[in-house]
Amino acid sequence: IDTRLKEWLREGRTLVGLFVSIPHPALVEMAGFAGFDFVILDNEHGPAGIETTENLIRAARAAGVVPVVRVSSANTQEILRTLDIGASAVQVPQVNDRATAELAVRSAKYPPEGIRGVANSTRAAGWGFFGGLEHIERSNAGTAVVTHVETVEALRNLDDLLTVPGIDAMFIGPTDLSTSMGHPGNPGHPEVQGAIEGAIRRIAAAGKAPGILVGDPAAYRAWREKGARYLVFNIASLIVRSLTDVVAAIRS
Ligand code: 3PY
Repeated sequence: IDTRLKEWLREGRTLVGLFVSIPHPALVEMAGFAGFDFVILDNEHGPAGIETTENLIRAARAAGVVPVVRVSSANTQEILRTLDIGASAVQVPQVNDRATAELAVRSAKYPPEGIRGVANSTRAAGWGFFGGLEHIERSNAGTAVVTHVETVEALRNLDDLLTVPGIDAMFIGPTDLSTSMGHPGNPGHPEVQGAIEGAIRRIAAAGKAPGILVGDPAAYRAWREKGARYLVFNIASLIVRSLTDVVAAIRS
């Protein structure tokens, strides 16, 4: 597996990623050739199944971009299958309390740190060519775990969540968070923005990489200045904006 994401996060680098919610390998390749550090293959909101996701991970490898997979929840079996096809990291939504955070981390690690089931016949283990103890040690050391902070409950439990070992980055989902805070459809609401700023500060102070969804380069720069280090665009938003701009320009 590609362990660069974990290394970059450990080094304190600021990284840019792209949610690829439209599961086509060409889009993953474009993200890599464009210079994104990582892609997040979206199996929470996107339609891909596990076989498609495996081929998207291959495309990421071919294009030199790190494959993260957003799973649908902190489900041990889903995390096992996602890592077995070769994901470099799992990103787990709706992690609102310590028990869920610990389950996410334990599901991503082989014993003794966790409960990930062991097989040498997987893609992650090189079908056996890179299996055994070497694969176990490399995976436990090199697989990153990213959890979402996107509810009022997660904000309330943030101090506790920040002490869970094994979480490398904490991603703030502004869409879900604004909804949970009673401002649906309005992540720009000052109360939501204030909550995000506070969370970024606390996550950074705890030595984890704060992450956030951004819509454009100005938002990227603004959140980076406030301490975000795992910044993520969404491919559908970028394509929609580009298409809208072209049609507006030729019709004006
Ligand atoms: C959110 O904005 O809530 C997200 O989870 C980003 O996809």
